[in-house]
This record gives sequence, structure tokens and C-alpha cells, in this order.
Amino acid sequence: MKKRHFIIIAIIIIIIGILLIWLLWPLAGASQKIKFSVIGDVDNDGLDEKLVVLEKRGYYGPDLPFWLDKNIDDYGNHLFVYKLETGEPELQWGSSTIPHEIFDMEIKDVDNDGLNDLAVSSEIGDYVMEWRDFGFREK
Ligand SMILES: [Ca+2]
Ligand SMILES: [Ca+2]
Repeated sequence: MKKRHFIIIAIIIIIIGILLIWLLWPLAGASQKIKFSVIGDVDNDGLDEKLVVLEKRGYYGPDLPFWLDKNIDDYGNHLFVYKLETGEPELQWGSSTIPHEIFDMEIKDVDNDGLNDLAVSSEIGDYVMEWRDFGFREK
């Protein structure tokens, strides 16, 4: 009798385990998620852009740098800048992996020089970036 109970309990545990794997499998494949976005004229051309911070698995996209055979499979933050003037957001620029977590960003003129900057709050502290030709530089 006890052996029979043990077998029934083992079968129930196996069925629950299979159900959990089946239910959670789609989550295991989720390799990226949008953390937040902000809108403003970050490149100071008079038109707003949408900046999106993405949490993503893998340091690079499908095209790897020549010195790597395979992608680095860690989670990291990526920043993308989209133009908004055509209705559909159009990718203007995207970063490779940012080696620290970004908590918040704000597009504003931090140093009162008449040009917008990107004020970033992150796990390594607050810092200010500015748009230069094609990409951001720390101020
Ligand atoms: Ca702009
Ligand atoms: Ca400024």
C-alpha cells in the first residue's frame, strides 16, 4: 500500500513538473525587453527623437565583431534612438552593450548652453552625455 502511494505521488510530481516546464518555456525564450523610453530633441535638430533602453541577452546582433566566434550571452542594456518624423519610428542609432544598468534618462539642457543633453541615472551614478555627429559622448 505504501509503495502504491509513493508511485502515485511520484507520477503527480512528474505531471506537475511537465506542466510547469510547458507553461514557463515561452518565458525562457524571452531574450529582450524594453525597460523604458523617453522622447525629446536629443540631437538638437529641432525634431524630437524617441530613446529606448532595452534589456537584451547578447552583446551584439547577428553580425559579430571579427575577433569573436560567438556572441557574449549576458544580459545588458542597449540604447536605441529612433527618428519620429515619418510616423513609424525609424532607427537612427543603436549602442552596443552598455556595461552598467541604466535606471532613468532625461533629455534637457543640463549645462545651460542652449543645447539639450542626455542626463543618465545608472548603477554607476549619474552622468551627462551629448550627441556628437553620430553617437553620444560623455560631457
Ligand atoms: Ca532631434
Ligand atoms: Ca546643454
